[in-house]
Amino acid sequence: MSARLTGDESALWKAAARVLDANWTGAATVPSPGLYPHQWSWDSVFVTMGLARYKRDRAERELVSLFHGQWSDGLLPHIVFNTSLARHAYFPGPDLWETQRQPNGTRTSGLTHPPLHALAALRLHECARDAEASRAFLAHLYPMLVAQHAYLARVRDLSASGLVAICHPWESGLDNSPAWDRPLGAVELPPADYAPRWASRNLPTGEDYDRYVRLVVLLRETGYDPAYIRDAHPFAVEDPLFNASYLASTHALAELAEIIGEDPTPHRECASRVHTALLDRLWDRDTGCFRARDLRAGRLLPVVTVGSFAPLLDPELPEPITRSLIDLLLSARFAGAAGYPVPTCDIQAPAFDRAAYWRGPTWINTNWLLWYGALLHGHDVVADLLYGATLRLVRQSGFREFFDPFDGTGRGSHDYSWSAALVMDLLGARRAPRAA
Ligand code: 2M8
Repeated sequence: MSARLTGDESALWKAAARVLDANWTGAATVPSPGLYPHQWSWDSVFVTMGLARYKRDRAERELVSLFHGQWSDGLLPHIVFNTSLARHAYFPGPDLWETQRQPNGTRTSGLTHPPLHALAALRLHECARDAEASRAFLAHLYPMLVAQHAYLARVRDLSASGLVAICHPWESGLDNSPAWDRPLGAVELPPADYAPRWASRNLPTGEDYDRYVRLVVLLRETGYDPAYIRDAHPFAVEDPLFNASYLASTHALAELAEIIGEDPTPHRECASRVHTALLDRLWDRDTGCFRARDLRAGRLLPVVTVGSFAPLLDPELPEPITRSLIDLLLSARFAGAAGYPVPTCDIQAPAFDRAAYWRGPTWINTNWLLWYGALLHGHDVVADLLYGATLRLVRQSGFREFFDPFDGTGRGSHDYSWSAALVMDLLGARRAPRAA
């Protein structure tokens, strides 16, 4: 791979590879050994994108390790815990979730994450040198991916529209995005105090954190019961990013089915339903973008975030809507006024914060998703802009967790896995789209 890169790109590739090697535990890649020492679901998706071009065997093991934590009802947990670590290595650790009833003794969280896994599996296959061995791996993974999607359709389609709902901000991956302020603020807190006193980093504000934990306790106390989630759980949101991920992966599942000789029809039918519901329920003509729908309050949420552009992952998005998204993306509310785009929240929103976690900073994974979506719709100039902006960030500040959108200052953890992995994917895709 590196032979095809320029000197500077080759150095970047090697530096990224060092990060992934250092964060490999022998079974999976942790996002950051100090801050996030377990396996996270969508982190592993992004890591797979990079490993596909670097160490294919590890990419396969990454996914196998993650799916080892899959519940018998198909839920793919957002964290698979490494139980050999100290209990206080991370909060909320295994004890909060009480998920030890799950088969095979794996300890996991009881939430899920944006379902980009089938898309990652397809990309892994597209990078394969040995198509036969790759097909065999896909045949092994396919039933687990189908079960993951079936869980979402069965338990999370709360509006019976085809869209699926998240029942915790952590399920969005954009944890404390201002988009969730309203529904989270509506969660009633008992007098008890949940947040840990020994947190090793700056967590979101105390009350928000108490509400995060409260939502977990409610789910846990009802045994993660689908009827409770449908009828009573206070946080239920149809998120454009989660649903666009679901839709992209449903298309990928149809392709995977064809590759391994299974029937793609159910996946095509599902994709068509999700596509229609995305437009019917989350497209907002007035703001010219997609917005999350709060199912408990019965309305669209006001804050426009980077997730509002995620339906670019829908290959069938109508051209006028794509155009509108691109216009807003390039405007002074997002990329147009940020030297280091793309900020994760509308710069003009009162809640925008250039330094706070998912409330404004630029992240490599959301840039990557928009880059992928722009390419899908033939917006090569926009894709190039995102490609250049992303590499500029890591060249200047390293593989940090997130970045100041105005001056590129790196924030959060150092040597963060998905920042490294997705840069490898970008470099590989640019130089050798089908190589491994
Ligand atoms: C962050 O989420 C965890 C909870 O799952 C946390 O705040 O402790 C988010 O950035 C999430 O998107 C990411 O997957 C996780 C691990 O990198 O960290």
